[in-house]
Amino acid sequence: RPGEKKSVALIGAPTDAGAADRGSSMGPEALRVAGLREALAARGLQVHDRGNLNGPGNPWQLPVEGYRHLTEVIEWNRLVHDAMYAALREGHLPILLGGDHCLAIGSISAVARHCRERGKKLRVFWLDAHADFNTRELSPSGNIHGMPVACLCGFGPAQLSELSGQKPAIEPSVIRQIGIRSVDPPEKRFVHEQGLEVFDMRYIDEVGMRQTMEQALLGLDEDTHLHVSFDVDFLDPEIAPGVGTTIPGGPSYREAQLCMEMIADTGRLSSLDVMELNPALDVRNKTALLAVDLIESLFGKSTLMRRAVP
Ligand code: B3U
Ligand code: MN
Ligand code: MN
Repeated sequence: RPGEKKSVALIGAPTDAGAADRGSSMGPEALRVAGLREALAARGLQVHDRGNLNGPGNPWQLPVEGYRHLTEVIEWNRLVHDAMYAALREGHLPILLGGDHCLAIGSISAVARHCRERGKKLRVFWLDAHADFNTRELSPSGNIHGMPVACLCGFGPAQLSELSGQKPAIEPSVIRQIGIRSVDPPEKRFVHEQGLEVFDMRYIDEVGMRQTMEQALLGLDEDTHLHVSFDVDFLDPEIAPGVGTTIPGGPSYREAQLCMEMIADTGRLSSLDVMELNPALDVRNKTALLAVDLIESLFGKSTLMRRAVP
């Protein structure tokens, strides 16, 4: 609707039930404290903070039959799916504030359901140090935050893989993974077998972030719903220490900015996850502040007016 402000809905999901470490449950509040609402409002967006979902606590138990905290993870993902789906139906651009990355199962299942109903194409950008493509059989840890991409592609327990109302929720071909630099050996084989399109750090080193993003964005059109699943451990730990699993050698501040800006330029961003921020491991909330800074760019903030670059 012309003249009307675009509206975003913030949905907090304070759990770390899928993670290896405690603390990402505090992510939503740290992002609010870092000024997420104000930053989005300054971009001209109408911000509806829906507060936090209220799910089960973290029982801190060992994996059972290959999954850690499966019951809790299923419950949280149901809540996330329902909240994201409702926000999409109401015409908002939903932003999921994690929470660990297992919640992307619920989030992207909602997006997939929405796209199916509206006849929209879907593209998922997975910004992460990890491929998150483990299964019960492949996972070294049983932590479900290492499995969301596999679950979404149909390789996981039914209650997670069928959340979108269809299995698989998404085809591997809709996914573009960027920044990857830690993949378990059996997981690596499975990534190749399923043909995931991965722009790993070596690729970014060789061709640069600009060409990486051009490749990853190929084929987007007016009918494409672009979902970004931003695992904060995508960033180099020197600039973003506040995550559970820091992996050295990630994108620099400048590379991350360019990545976000090139997504913004498409005008197709329609939903977002901000995941794995762990305030217990952060330094004076700097990782949350950096995430907010990058989200501003993702929503179109630029230093000066854009000028064409050949
Ligand atoms: N691949 C490992 C570690 C991991 C994946 N995602 C995160 N850590 N954050 C695993 O446990 O699956
Ligand atoms: Mn992840
Ligand atoms: Mn990760």
